[in-house]
Amino acid sequence: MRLSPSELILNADGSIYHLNLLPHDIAETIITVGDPDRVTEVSSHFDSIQIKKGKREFLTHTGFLNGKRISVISTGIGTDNIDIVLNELDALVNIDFETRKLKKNRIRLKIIRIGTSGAIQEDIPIDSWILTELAIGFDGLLHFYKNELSDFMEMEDAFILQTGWSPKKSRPYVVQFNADLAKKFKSNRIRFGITTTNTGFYGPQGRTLRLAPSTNGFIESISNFRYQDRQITNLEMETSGIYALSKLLGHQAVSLNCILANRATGEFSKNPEASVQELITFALQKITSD
Ligand code: R1P
Repeated sequence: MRLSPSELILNADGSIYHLNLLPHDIAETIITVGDPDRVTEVSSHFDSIQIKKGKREFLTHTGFLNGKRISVISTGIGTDNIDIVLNELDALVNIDFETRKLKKNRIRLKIIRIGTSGAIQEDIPIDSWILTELAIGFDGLLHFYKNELSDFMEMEDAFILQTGWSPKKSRPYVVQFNADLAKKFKSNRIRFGITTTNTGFYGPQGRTLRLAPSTNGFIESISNFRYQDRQITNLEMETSGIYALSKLLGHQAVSLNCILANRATGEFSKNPEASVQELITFALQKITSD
């Protein structure tokens, strides 16, 4: 099937609509970060940079580190942006922009998120790192795609029951990391965890500035959730979307989270920039270690 100009939107130079990239602009190993400034922090470690392109919040640098070609791209905040980034990255490698048809041989990208996050358990130290083994999405993105991702339905039901999740909100969905890619990041610095992804930073994560959230004790209720002796470790805003769309599109994904806040103790990192820098250095060393 030939994709029409309204479905596969290309710019005048043939680049994909939002990311502003041509197919050869990206590597098969892709680091995603939320903040466009973090793209420069990551690529400052590269031995050489070939491509620097951007549009809106989506900035991409592609270069080489220790002989490995790597792209780093900023997604901005939220799974609404993840929908754009994952679909357009996939289109760049798996759709022929000339014929507007799917290519016969599929490319499988390796996607590594280097993000920041808040812990919800008291024993998780500030500036520590969590690799998301399971993501629980409150964002609903997965529900817009035809899917048979039902491996964790029992856990989803247990979550709804234990937390009294309101049926007015979308059904939480659980998706897993890519275990093969995750092996690369094993280290005594890394804790494997369960991450929840939500649609906002304030009300959706139980923060009250002036507006009261619809549910009292949200953080406490999700931190008390237990499934097969496991508990939720942290909150952020992209991982469930990255895992869900990577799984549906056949890409491999892992999410690394630098814990800057602890919602149970009320603490925040004293040096968030240094903390994120350390995670970037660790991730790049692991990515280039084959
Ligand atoms: C909120 O401040 C943002 O920070 C976290 C959240 O997921 C959200 O995107 O991640 P990044 O630092 O990667 O953006």
